[in-house]
Order: sequence, then structure tokens, then C-alpha cells
Amino acid sequence: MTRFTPSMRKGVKFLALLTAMFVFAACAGDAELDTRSNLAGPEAQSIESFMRVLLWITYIVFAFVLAITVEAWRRFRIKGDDYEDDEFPAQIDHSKWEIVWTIVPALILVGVFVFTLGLHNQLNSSEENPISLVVGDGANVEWEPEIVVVGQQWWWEYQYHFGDVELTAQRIETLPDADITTATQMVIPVGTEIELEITSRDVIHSHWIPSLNGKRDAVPGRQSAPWKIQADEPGVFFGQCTEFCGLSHSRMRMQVIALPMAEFQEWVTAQMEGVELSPETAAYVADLAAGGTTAPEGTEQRAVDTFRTKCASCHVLDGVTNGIVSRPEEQLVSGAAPNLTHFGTRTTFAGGIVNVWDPDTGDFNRNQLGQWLRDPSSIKANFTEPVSEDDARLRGMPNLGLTAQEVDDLVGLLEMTGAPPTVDGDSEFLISETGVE
Ligand code: HEC
Ligand SMILES: [Cu+2]
Repeated sequence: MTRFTPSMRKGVKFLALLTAMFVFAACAGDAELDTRSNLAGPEAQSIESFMRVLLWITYIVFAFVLAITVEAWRRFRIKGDDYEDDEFPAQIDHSKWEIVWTIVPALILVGVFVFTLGLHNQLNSSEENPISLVVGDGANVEWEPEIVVVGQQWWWEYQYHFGDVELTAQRIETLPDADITTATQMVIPVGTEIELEITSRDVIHSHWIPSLNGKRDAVPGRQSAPWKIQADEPGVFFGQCTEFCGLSHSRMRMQVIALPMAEFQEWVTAQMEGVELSPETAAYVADLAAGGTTAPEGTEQRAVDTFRTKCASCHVLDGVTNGIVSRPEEQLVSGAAPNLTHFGTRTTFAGGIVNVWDPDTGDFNRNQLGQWLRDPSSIKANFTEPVSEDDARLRGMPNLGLTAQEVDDLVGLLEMTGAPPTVDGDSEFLISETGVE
């Protein structure tokens, strides 16, 4: 009888643990990015139904092949080891069987192919389904729900265009300014098919919200064929960039927030306005925008002044950066930085890895925002060295060497940019469901 040595026993234990690890890793039912549960829309559900049929086909083929292997072994095995080579005659006279085992797998593959084509067609088609929205000064528009999705190192931008703009054929560089621009957070109305126009400003990324649909690459200079998502219930659905795109690829997350139609309308209304400043500061901004040189008075105006001189070259903040044309393309490889006008209405920043609102207290997360402004690379790796000798542009948010006072002022200014969206009048759910570790 064989006896196990201690090292063999260790080896067996290790293998058992490794197997258990893989088995249980596949079982995390509440994982944010689980592709087979948490399905929240028709597209993700069709992919799942297709997967189920495909898996059953593979189970049956696997069981069948295993069965005939075992049967062949049972029937033709030779006991002992005294055998002659001629006991293994060449198998050349089974052409009927050969035809069968060529045609049957081919038929299975053709079947899978036809179903795959059908599913692809379904996922890539879109329906006209305009919804009525009030935008701007009470103007009513019929909005064909379409959102431009722009990947860049290392965050996602979402643009909403309510005017009569042909999005599909246009490159991102040629699109007019959007009516609403957000970062990291896409807000959609519940039960409505939303068409996504996915593209990139720098390298290839891939947009993926597993609860709502499969992946779609974001390729610079191109817009995807319509790709769509639909959420059947209000909620938060997480996603992650799934095409390796450089240093902070793993920190390029995003979320979709699905709101009931009335709350979506409220969100739209709020997003169309600039930041609300005190009347004195608003007058101060108007003066600066007209070329005035008044000195700032008080904290709020000092913050506005700092933002206009140190941040406005990359970031837009409507109501504060008035009269300044941001030129991020001169400093950033991607040519864009997040629009900060409604920073406070989001639940996460820096590619979904930091909370804007403290999930325990519900307070504005001054600490980590301050840290981000003092030293962004302590929160998220970025690449601040120039691209090459003759290209000085950067990737990510640079360290601007701000003073403690400037950081404090700017945090205060960003805190004025809004409150998080609510579901059924409650924002607690949203600010605790951010997926930030
Ligand atoms: C050289 C361009 C540049 C300048 C100047 C700059 N930023 Fe940024 N900022 C970025 C980029 C790029 C990001 C996105 C980084 C990421 O998530 O990887 C960013 C991200 C941010 C974010 C997080 C936004 C979000 O939704 O994820 C805040 C807040 C921010 N910057 C504030 C500021 C402030 C305040 C200043 C001025 C003191 C400033 N930035 C100056 C490029 C810049
Ligand atoms: Cu990416």
C-alpha cells in the first residue's frame, strides 16, 4: 500500500485549497461586477439566456465525449503488459462514423453561430423612443435618449446633447458643447432604452456595465455603432474599464444611476444650471469675465480667484470660469479634464475610487478631496512626466503645489456645487452604494 509522506500530504492540502479558492471565487453572488446575477435590464438578460443555452450544449457534449472515452477504455483495454503491437489494428474502415462525427459538431457550431448572430443583431439595433423633457428655461424637448460616452486616462465622461445634433457620425473633437457633462456617473431614466455613443480621447478603453449589457470598446477617432442599456428598476449599477489603458487602468470605474422619470427630470434641471454663488461673488465673476481686475474679497471670492488662475486651464466650472476658455489639450494627452460644475451631485470622484460624500455621516468628504488637491498621486497613480522631449503633456491630475489655504478655499468652493441625487427623496442609499473600498 502507498503511504503518504508529509510533503505529499501538504501538496494534496494545497491543491484542495487552490481548487476551493477557484470554486468559491466564482460564487460571490453579491459581487458588483458579477455577469450572471444582478441582471437589471433586457440586454444583460438576453446575454445571460444565450449563455445558459450555450453552457448546456457544452455540458452535454462534454458528458457524451467523456462517456464514449470511458466505454472505449472499458471495451478495448488490455490487461497486463504482455501484448504485441499488432493487437492495435489501424482503424481505417469507419467512414460512416467519420462522416457522423464531422457533421454533428459542424451542425452544433452552425446553430450556435445563427443564435449568436441573432443576439448581436438584437444588441446592436436601436428603437426610436423619444421622451419629453423640460430643459433650460422651461423649453420642452423630445429627447431621443442618447448619451456620448468618452473614455480617457483614467476616467469616463458622459455627455448629454438635447439639441438637434447628429451624434453617430461625428468624432468627439467635432461635437458642439454638451448641455450636460458629467464624469464617472451616468444618470438615466428607468425603463427607457438609452443609446450609447462610445468613443475615446486618447487610447482604447472598454465600457462595461455588466448588470445592463456587455462590453464595448472605446476607440479614439471612432464612435461605436449604437450600443444600448436599459435599467428596469431604479438603482446603482457598477462598471469598470476593461481594456488595459495604462497606469491607473484599474482605477477607472464608473456607475450608472437609474432614476424614476420625475427624479431624472429634476436631475436634468439642476444640471443645466451653473454653481450657485452669493450675489456679491456672482457680480465679482461677471466683472472678471468682462476683463475687470477687482481684488477678491472674502473666502468665496478668493476661492473663485484661485480656481480661475490655477484650475481653469483644464477644468470647467460654470458660474466660476465664465469668460475663460479652458485649453486642456495643451496640457493633457487626453485633452480633457472632468467638468466640475456639478461635482457635488456625484457620489464618487477620481474614476470612482473616492467618495464625494462620507457614507457614514453623509457629510461632504473634505478630507480626501483636500488630499486629492494637495497630492493627487497619493490617491491615484498618474503619469506626470512629459510624454517625450517635444511633448510636455501629462496624464492625470497634476500636483499644483497648492498652499493649505488654497486647498481649504477650493474644497469650500467645490462643496457648493450641489447635493447628491435622490431616489424616492432619499440620497442615503446612493451615497452608501458607491462601491468604494
Ligand atoms: C493640467 C490639467 C489640470 C489642472 C490644471 C487641474 N486639474 Fe483637476 N483633474 C485633471 C484631470 C486629468 C483629472 C482626472 C484625473 C483622473 O481621474 O484620473 C482631474 C480631476 C480632478 C478632480 C476630480 C473630478 C472627478 O469628478 O473625478 C477634482 C475635484 C479636480 N481635478 C480639481 C482640480 C482643482 C481644484 C484644480 C485647481 C487647483 C485642478 N483640478 C487643476 C486635470 C487638471
Ligand atoms: Cu481605460
